[in-house]
Amino acid sequence: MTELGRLEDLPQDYRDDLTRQNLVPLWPSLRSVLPPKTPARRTQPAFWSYQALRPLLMRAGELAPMEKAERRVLVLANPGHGLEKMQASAAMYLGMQLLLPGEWAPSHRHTPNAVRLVVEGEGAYTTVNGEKCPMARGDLILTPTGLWHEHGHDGDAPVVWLDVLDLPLVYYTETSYAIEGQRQSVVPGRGDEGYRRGGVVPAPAFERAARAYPVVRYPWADTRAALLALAADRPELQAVQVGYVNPETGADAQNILGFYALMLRPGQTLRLPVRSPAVVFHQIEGATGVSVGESAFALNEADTCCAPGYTEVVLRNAAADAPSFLFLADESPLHRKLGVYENRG
Ligand code: GTQ
Repeated sequence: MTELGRLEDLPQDYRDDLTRQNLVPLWPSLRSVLPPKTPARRTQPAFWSYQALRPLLMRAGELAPMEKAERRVLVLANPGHGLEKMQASAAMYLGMQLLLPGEWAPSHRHTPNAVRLVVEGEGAYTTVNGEKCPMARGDLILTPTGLWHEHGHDGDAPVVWLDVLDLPLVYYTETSYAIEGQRQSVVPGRGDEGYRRGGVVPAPAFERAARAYPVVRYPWADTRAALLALAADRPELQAVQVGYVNPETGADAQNILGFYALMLRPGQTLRLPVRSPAVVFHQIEGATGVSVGESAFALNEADTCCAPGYTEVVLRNAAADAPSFLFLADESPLHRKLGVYENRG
């Protein structure tokens, strides 16, 4: 690849003239915006220990009352992007949110899509467009773009969940904003129960639901059972993995980020394909050794890590006698829609 001219090679008066006209020569920057064969990535392999962050989150419970926080969240920021950018990857934002007994996080809706993966505690719930979604460990709750959501807590111990948003992308595209709302009245009977059994969907009087997001709560008990059933049904299968989908369409549950649950069999080592999207791993149950390129992380329960795209990831179940269950979030739906998705095997 031929070396191109540098900015310093240009006469200063010419560079000044360009600047005055808001012009920039491409050739000194061409190789950095179009690097050979593999993209430049700010996203670094990064790890967040739940044991280390939990006391800091509980301290936030004392330091930041809900009236002053609205959402009491510590953001899991990837140092490769600069912490102030609050990004885990190019398109993904991660936050650990704390709600204490009796607290209330007021209703709002916004353009970024969010999901919550419940990490600890019982008795909290998120109300999504009038649907009350109880939160239990491992449950996935969607709050897609434009839907009202608020969080409440009737239990007696702190509840913590992991927020995954496509905020960095939506912010970058200058489309991120929120609207504050009134406390929602809960509408009974709009629940997800009619979708609980695979292969059938509600079709009253032959008409299928027109709602864009027919399901907003995916209980961990069901997902876990699906993984165990898949593992038993397909003993030869390496990647025991399910994807969270919209059951009306079979498409990804949300537009921009993809969500999956993965089970490692006892003692299993699994090499993931090298693909374009960055991936986030969160340990729901068990323990996993995660190698991301040259980095290695030991994930215990409630720990989280992140891998940049175009990077080899190997997962190793740290237990020889129990499965490991992981929640994954990635940028696949976005890459597919943009036409840049790659799987290099
Ligand atoms: O719970 O609605 O972590 O609006 C960031 C922005 C959580 C939420 C976040 C949000 C929320």
